[in-house]
Amino acid sequence: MNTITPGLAALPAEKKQWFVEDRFGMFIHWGLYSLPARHEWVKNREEISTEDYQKYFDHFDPDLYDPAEWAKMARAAGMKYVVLTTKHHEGFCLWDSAVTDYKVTETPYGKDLLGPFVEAFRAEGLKVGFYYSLIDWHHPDFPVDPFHPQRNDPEAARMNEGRDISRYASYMRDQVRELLTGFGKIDVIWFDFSYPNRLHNELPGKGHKDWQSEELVKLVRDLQPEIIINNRLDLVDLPADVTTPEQYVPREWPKVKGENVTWEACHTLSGSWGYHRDEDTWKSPDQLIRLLVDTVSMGGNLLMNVGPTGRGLLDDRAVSALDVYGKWMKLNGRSIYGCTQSSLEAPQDCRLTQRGNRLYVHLFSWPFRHLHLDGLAGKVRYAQFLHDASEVLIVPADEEDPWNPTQVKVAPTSVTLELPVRKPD
Ligand code: FUL
Repeated sequence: MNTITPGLAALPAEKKQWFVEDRFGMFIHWGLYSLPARHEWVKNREEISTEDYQKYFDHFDPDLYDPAEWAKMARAAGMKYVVLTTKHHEGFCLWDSAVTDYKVTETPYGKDLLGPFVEAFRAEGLKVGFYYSLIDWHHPDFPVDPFHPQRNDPEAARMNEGRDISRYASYMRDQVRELLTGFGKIDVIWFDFSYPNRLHNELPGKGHKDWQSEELVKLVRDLQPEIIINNRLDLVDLPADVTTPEQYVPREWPKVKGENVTWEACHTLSGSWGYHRDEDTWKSPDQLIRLLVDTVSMGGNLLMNVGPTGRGLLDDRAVSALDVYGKWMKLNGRSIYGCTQSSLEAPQDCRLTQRGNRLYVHLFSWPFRHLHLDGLAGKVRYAQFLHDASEVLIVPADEEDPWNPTQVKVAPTSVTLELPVRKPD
């Protein structure tokens, strides 16, 4: 188990305030894998050798890349921050790193992608985060371990000879230093991921145990003291700033050692993070909205992913999904930004989000005429729909059904709202 270097601690809550207020961010997975367009793990899944993967490097030329356009779309969707894969597991770098040639400036595109990206998103008022993969299937010192594309290569053992993970760890630090000194203030660093301890002993590359993650965190804290660091480093005892459940909706507020923690769920619009041309499990508009509401109703953030194409555009299906969010957030964003879990119990098929004494009730199904809110008797001053500010009538506590006078509609502890029979859009 790692011991914590004194002075390394999670950011205090007030430094993370912007993050829990903003609630909704855009994740972007972009790299060479956008060319095969078969998932960002394609090199691994199809066990493609470095030589065979080279063709994607040789053809990487996103001529239509316009980060200002992406930033506008993110903002219009109601997203307040962005996290971009500066380097994913394939090892390819989107900036002009001084410590490798496996970078965008050496491809036919020939220019840095990251500087213009940061500038464009900042210009739209979004906070900016960098994803950085701890796994690197290209680096010559990264072990050919059981998760490596070359794991079944008869030469794997020989390939491992002389590999030195500590050289790789120092390469990572060099790169992280570049990322955190060359692009101004960065708001989030999203590491992904070191393997659980129990696997280390099984790795043929040995030495893999040591990601030197603690030094990495120390470096990050020194360079950008206010940056938010996620929890995907192998530091069991080091408190992360944010916990990152992936591709599921937690049943309740995630905890570490029994305490509620700051959390951010990340999700894909379809079944892949990188652009996947033939993948077809795109979430419906309803699912997209519910995911966001569900997340905030449990006190979390949603980081929703898009995977741009090899030419640098967002796929039409992604654009439609962003549009769904944009339309909804324009009218209902007040129930998301700055909101969190309510201590009140939600009625059936509803979710509650709350900001101060403003309670937002999200109805996932439409009850007939009445919505009963338990525990709110005498506490609701006024109710309205968010989308059009139209009043929602509160049924007087003493109202009875004239045909069945024994049945008082309003329970003594609850508030009953009179809904239109037809559900507004
Ligand atoms: C995972 C990665 O392996 C996926 O490719 C993706 O980046 C996701 C956000 O994290 O662990």
